[in-house]
Amino acid sequence: MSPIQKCIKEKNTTIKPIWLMRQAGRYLPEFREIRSKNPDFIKLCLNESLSSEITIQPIKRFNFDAAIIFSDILMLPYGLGQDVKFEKNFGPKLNPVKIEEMMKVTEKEFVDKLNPIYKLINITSKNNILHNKDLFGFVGAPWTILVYMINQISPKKDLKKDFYNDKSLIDNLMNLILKFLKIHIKNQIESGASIIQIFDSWAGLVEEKNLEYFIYKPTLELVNYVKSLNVPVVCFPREIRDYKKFVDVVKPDVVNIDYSVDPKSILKDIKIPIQGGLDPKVLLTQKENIKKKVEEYLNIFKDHPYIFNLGHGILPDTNPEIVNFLVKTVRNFK
Ligand code: 1CP
Repeated sequence: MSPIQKCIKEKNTTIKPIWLMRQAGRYLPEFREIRSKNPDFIKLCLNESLSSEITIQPIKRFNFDAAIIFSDILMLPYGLGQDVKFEKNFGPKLNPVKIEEMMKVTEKEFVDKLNPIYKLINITSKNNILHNKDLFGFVGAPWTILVYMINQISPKKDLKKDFYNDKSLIDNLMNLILKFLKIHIKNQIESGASIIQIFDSWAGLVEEKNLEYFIYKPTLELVNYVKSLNVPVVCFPREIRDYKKFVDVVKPDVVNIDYSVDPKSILKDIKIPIQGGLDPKVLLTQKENIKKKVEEYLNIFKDHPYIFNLGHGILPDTNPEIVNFLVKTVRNFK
């Protein structure tokens, strides 16, 4: 059994596996090299031989315990026919939702469009470099996907003023998103993903009174669906105010915490395996400080099943040499 599976299924506390969110990405020169020759990000995601190569780049360099497929949560709206573009220094731009057309998309049309992602998983999962390691498939949570589809750009600053205006559009979209997220998850697992992570990057934007509708209910349904396919599921409800309530209601196999969460208090509240937490900005500081901050997490979670990771994606300015140092620090900790 892989270290991550031991941690999750056997509640092993002696192994502290490590991988990093956004480990396949812009801080790696070998990624930037491929990226510079492939200006269309969606096309790159749909090139199974290049996306497989990018997926294993960080494993070659750092021998992490898991790879995460090089893809994007916005491949879901793309698969539903909503065009997505990524602009340099701006982020994603989506076309307006055409709900009537979208409701006519069939499972076959969707799967055909995203088929290179499933091929990428198939190729990568057979690569010997992943022996005794996991391959993460992933999706965006229904809420976060809804946010991008309606907002059409990142909600970094705020949601559009009229975001909540069209109730029937929201209802229809939530149902559609949930249906196709399940299809996307099923195909990833059948192609060889050994674990699924659900990224709810904008969970922190939901008001208390809306949590049931936008977060708890749909995420619980997805989590139960992944469990029914016998693969563990990690949830990352970033900046949700009450992680304990989330875990009690949604019951993922693992919860990833963000860096605003106090690790000591979460340890008291949460019984399931925990992943992540370290502020990615720590990796931009000196080695002594990094060691200190990393060991804080490892000490707090000494007797708890814990997968080392960050509290958000690794920053593009991170020095790969420092990532080596981070991995050594985690592996050498006693
Ligand atoms: O080179 C580039 O310009 C592309 C940058 C990039 C990369 C490397 C984007 C555009 N997506 C990705 C890959 C990606 N995205 C992965 C796989 C690689 C890995 O983790 O190693 C994953 C898991 C994601 C997930 C993702 N995409 C999330 C959830 C996690 C998070 O960061 O909160 C979100 C919100 C997205 C949308 C997205 N895609 C890309 C960007 C720049 C964004 C964020 C836009 C925003 O700020 O709103």
